[in-house]
Amino acid sequence: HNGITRPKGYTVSYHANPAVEAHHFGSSHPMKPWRLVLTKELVLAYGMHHAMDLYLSRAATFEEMAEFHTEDYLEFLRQVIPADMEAAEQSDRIASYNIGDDCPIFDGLFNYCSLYAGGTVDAARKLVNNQADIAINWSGGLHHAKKTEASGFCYVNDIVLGILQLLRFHPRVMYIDIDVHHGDGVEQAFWSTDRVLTVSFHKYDKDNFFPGTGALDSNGPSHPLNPGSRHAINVPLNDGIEDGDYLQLFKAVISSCVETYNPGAIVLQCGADSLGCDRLGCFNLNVTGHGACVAYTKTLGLPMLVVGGGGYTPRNVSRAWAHETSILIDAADKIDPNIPDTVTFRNQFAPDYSLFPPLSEMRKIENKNSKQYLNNLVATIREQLRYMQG
Ligand code: TV1
Ligand code: CA
Ligand code: ZN
Repeated sequence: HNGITRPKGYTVSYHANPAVEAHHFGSSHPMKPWRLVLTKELVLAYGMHHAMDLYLSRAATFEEMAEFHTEDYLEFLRQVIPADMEAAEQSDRIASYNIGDDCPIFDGLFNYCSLYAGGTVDAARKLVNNQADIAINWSGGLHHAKKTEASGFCYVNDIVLGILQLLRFHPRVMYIDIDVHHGDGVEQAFWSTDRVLTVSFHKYDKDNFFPGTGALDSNGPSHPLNPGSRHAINVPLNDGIEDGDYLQLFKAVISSCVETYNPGAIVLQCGADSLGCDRLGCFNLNVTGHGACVAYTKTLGLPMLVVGGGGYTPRNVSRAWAHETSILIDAADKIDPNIPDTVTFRNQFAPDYSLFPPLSEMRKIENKNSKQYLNNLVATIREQLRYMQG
């Protein structure tokens, strides 16, 4: 099978459940769980499954999800049905849990949430139990969900649940988020602890880009007695950032964070809406540039929980996550950039049938990030890290 073998010296676990892919948010909704079908097709066609331990994700239990979410909110998710959207007696609850256009009620909603959350919890436990060094759940990464409400296509925050598992063993966990949106739910969940350092790279425009949080100077509670003080790092970006600048920035920020914070494990959210040509995004990254951040994070040599996230042009999401799987199993150089004939739905990858189409040239968005702006980000963040150390 293309000569893809297990990576030398470490173990990768891959957590998935085909039942997640079958859920529909609605025909016009940009979140398409179907992108996971395409990802799976590529991973299998390239023979990458031979290099990993494969696990069928189980549904997270109510109790596991209640480690972060309230029982009231989970009970609501468990019992709500699409017809309740029209029922007047449910309208207060639906509004209070932020159900609506972004976060609709669809058939099987609770099943969907518990399966993607179960994948991330399982993946975290593999790391904690020393049964894996890198654990992947592409169906997870739903970083906006709050303790008692849905937000931005996210209902249950699987990342928070995964980090809580890692914290049972590791004194300090670092969270990195390369989705084009701010990882606000994860940041907020750990806002008041020094045991998690959250780092999000995102498009920032307070009034015109969701969720409007994640400014450079938003670093956690400033009260000196609060242990979470300064343990949130935000990297706010403008439209059109390209591979070279992004990778340079990513390395500069992440290396400084790791040096200062010395985490025992890393959680990497790989939202693919930071790619060029994304239906909702506004960056200019190529599959190679996005993947280079994953490759760099891997070189840190720490236990790594890797999750998906956003990504609204399904063919490109699957290209990125398949490429990143190959990086994580140390087989990127064994992958044919021409997508194999054996891939079902191969027509999705027309006309180039390449794993690496030039996304940054196909829908060129003007780069509004000057070198001066990016240099200032790095300098300011290094200053913030000095304060964090105390
Ligand atoms: C239904 C149908 C919902 C079409 C939502 C884009 C739609 C969006 C839709 C959409 C859309 C958002 C907001 C406005 C909050 C709203 C998985 C009141 C064409 C992790 C979530 C983005 C990103 C939410 C999630 C955002 C993630 N953008 N068409 N909705 N205000 N919501 O701006 O980080 O990728 O767009
Ligand atoms: Ca982000
Ligand atoms: Zn996003």
